[in-house]
Amino acid sequence: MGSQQAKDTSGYKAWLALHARADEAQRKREAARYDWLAACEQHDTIAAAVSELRNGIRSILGQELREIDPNRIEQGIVIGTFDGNERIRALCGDASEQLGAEGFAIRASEGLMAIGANTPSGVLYGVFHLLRLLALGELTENLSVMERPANGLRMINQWDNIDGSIERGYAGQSIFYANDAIAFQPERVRDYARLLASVGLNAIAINNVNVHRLESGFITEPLLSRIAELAAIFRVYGIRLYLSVNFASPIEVGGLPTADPLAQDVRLWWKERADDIYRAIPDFGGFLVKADSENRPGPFTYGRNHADGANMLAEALAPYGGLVIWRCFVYDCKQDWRDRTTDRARAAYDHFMPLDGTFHPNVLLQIKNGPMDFQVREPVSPLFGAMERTNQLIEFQITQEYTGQQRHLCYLVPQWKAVLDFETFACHEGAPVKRIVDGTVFGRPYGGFAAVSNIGCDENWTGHPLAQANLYGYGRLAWNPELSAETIAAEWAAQAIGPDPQAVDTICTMLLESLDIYESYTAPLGVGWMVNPEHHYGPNVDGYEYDKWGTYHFADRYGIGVDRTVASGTGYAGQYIGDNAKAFESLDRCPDELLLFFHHVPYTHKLQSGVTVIQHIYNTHFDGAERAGELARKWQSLRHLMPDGLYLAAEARLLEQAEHAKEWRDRINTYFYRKSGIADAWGRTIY
Ligand code: GCV
Repeated sequence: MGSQQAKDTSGYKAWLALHARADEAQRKREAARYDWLAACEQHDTIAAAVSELRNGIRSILGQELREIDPNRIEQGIVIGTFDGNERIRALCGDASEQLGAEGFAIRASEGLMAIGANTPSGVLYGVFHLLRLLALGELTENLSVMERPANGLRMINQWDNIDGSIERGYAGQSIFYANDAIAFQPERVRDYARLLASVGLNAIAINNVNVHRLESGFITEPLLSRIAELAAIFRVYGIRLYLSVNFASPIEVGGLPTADPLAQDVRLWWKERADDIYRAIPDFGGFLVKADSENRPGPFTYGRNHADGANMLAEALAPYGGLVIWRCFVYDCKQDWRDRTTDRARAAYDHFMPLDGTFHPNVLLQIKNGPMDFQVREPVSPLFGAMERTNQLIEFQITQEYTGQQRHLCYLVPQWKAVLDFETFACHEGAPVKRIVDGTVFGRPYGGFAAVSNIGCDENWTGHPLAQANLYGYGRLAWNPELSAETIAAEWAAQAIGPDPQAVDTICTMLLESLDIYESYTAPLGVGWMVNPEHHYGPNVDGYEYDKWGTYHFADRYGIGVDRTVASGTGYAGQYIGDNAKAFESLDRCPDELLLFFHHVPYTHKLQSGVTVIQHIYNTHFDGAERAGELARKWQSLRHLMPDGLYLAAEARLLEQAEHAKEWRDRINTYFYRKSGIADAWGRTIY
């Protein structure tokens, strides 16, 4: 890590940069209000909240807060839990009933501001909220705010390996591991915890879901004690630690001959592990499991199903209140794709839907947002809304595996918003995905968000500085899915880059255009997958490793797209409820952007937009590559407003993106020109 100076100019502080107030008159006015600080109780999380407040007020207003007894404070800020101090309860108007465990109230009048909550974590969230308002210049004199998170679980998944690598990581090595050891700088981990808590995240799975031999040992000593040290850092910021576990651990670590979930010695082994883990980490969150997927072990080996596997682990964790998060990313990767009756898109629903209602109450199924694998465009997974008696967690991918690998700008919040707002028609109208996963539609006790992190040890955390906006946006949406993509972009830009209106406007425009631009020059109309094998970067129409036979686009000289209709295709469209099933089934009603996901059509098929499929491919690829070039030019117009480190890191990536977008354009257009024989690579009709 570099010097303090480097940290300040490289983007290290991210959205907690807390830029000094430029307007001197406003600064003085605000500083006069924040002179005194009173904290109501002794607690590590409250102490962290105090430290954030002090640091924030110092940084933005140049003011040093002086400490005072909560019972004597007349002017300034008083923070604490309702149980910790009567004064807080009175000042906040006894909001405790409405706030739940993690909500907060902020009330300010006559020079005294109170931040109150039922728990220390709530207080911390309130403090970060206040700092956000202050940084955005939105703090009013008579403030009255009450917030509570929409989702119970708001989780980050690290795909970090003990050798220091990060699967699908694009921002350097792990901040947790190196050289087959748990190795971390406490300050860096603490700063990560601060960033996560500041946007309301409350859970972290600290290792890759692909759990290799050495990481299997995280649940036993000596590694467990080191994991406990990480848990202690996150605990201060209200973040519970989870571990990804290998289903075959009883064999790999325990030396048992089997990992059969119904075998008594296996069940006992997991219970003993749970006892050990909770001795070391009393607030341990639970296990995250990838089983029977992409060659990971699982219950299928023993003729058992996913519920048998998940419930066995759930039984071990239940006495401690722990959770099992079981992933639904299960498909047959050895399938021969020439067999067009099997369809990977169907797999999660086919595996899990029949098990609805059979999982223990402390099991959550973690479902990727789409049926495939984080492509730039996919329909929403039909599992959302289908399972009425099962806790569900939606999984997003913040790390940009298929969306430009943090070399291309791709602000994913609009994509996530579209998924969350998708109406499932479960039970009745008014059941969008966001209401399924927060548990309200089916009255589930647990639910929420999980997402694969995009950070590494790069100085600015995310490689591409603007990719920070995705991590920020994910946390903000997990807390409140009603926030708009525009609001989130503006919040991030003003806090991370600085409040200059020209910079904020330009960066917001860039962020908000970026997903559409990326989609335009890469995979058209819901096709997906046209990437190089293994690393998944760059155009390669038939390149994807599980796509030897063109499964994901089925392009031949007559047409393109996958027929997933019930009438003549794989039947996937029938996994949706009500009008969704009808709309996807119908060639006329299927939205253009998903046409080739659901239908196989001639290149001359006319889209609802009025242009033919082939013309659309050409047009969007030219347009997208052109607009990618404009992104770089927009950034260059901000040169004078940016410190070198931050500016240059993004500029290099944006220039590279512009070049690579041209390569995408030419490869895709040439491929379809050759395949269809209808138009040349410039889109001019030649037949
Ligand atoms: C962690 C995709 C990725 C894998 C990832 C997997 C998953 O297949 O390419 O790297 O494995 O998804 O989500 O489990």
